[in-house]
Amino acid sequence: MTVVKDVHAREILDSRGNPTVFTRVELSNGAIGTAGVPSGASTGEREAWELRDDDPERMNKKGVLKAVANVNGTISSIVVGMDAEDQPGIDQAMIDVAGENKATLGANATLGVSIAVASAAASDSRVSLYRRFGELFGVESPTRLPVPMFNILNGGAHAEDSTDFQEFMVFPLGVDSFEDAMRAGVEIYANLKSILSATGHSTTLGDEGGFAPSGLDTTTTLDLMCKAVEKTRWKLGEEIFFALDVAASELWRKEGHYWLERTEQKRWSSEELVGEYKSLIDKYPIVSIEDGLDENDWDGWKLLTEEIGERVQLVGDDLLVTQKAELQKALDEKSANSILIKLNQVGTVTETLETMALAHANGWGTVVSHRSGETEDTTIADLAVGTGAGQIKTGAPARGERTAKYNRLLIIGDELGTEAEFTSPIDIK
Ligand code: 2PG
Ligand code: MG
Repeated sequence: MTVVKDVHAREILDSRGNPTVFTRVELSNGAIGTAGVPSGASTGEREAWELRDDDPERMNKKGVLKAVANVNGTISSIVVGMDAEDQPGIDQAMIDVAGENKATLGANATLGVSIAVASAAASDSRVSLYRRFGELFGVESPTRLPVPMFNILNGGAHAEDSTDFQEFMVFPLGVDSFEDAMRAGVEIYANLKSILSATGHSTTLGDEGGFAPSGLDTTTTLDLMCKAVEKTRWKLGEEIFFALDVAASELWRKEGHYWLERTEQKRWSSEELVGEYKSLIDKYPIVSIEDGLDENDWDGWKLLTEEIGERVQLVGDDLLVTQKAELQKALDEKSANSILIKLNQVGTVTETLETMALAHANGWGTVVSHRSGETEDTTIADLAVGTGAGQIKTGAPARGERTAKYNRLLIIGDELGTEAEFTSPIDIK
């Protein structure tokens, strides 16, 4: 049996220049696994707790030295000596002491250890991490590469003064291979840049590598995206589709309405927003809408799902926070039909896989996702392949912390060779 010999964390920086946790796990035979923990900006209320120092004298209150100390102290003393193959056992031992929603230890402390253990176990068995995830998920030989959602225009909490909706994504569902998907993403991204320039808009980038011009409303943005696709060889509505992440929890006001502050200054009810989505999907090839409504607007979600759930993928992110209990509630209430998967919303690999298994068992789609604050860590690429999730969103095809994941998928594609599968997770009607 190979046991965990050493667990060590330190503070590093994420892509926004905020501190985050880096963790290294070494096994008794010398195998090593590492992890860099990501961090969100538009976080869901029910996410597992990200522990920050809150010290006004240091790192703008965002230091993670407490989380680091929890890894090097409490967690290390529990995990050292445990069987590295026993991922569920190690995760459970951390969950047992992590407190309600991991608020005592911090999900940033537990997640780093959890991923680093999986990665060390993979290295111990001399297999790629996606194969280890496959083993843990019950997929004997994972071969499915995910279709990427490229976030080419950033708004909301990821870009000051850009669109009200947070993410405008290109979703190349109808191309033949992951390589072609990358090529399409790159070509469309470059075209959008020239179109924005030519029309007098800024081409500065937001947190996820997409452009972040000011003053664009939803339909103008989508029109520009259509033009960017039309300048390529790829066919809009056959090969290339669009996906949105509205991140509507950020638009919800406690007075009881949605407020699109930057461009459409007016109060929207849930019904009106649902109506807006209906007209958008009639006009544009939008096949997926994430967080179309607020995380507590369960009645709205039900209506949204009744009205357009047959036609588009409705992805719950803030609504479901990668947690089984929330997913079960949505299944019972028939709200949403797909789930976003972010490891740090729940805080361990095992719990993430359990949520994905529940989604798959109910025929729901799963979209593996980055956070807006990322590191060079590429675990999510392996997670998407290992579980056969079929979809991944990890930003624009630009900026190192985003391309690291796409590049990893290209490399996994080489490893899979002719075994690699690339199929649409969504019925294109
Ligand atoms: C989202 C994510 C990632 P954040 O809302 O889906 O795109 O953003 O990490 O800021 O929550
Ligand atoms: Mg989201």
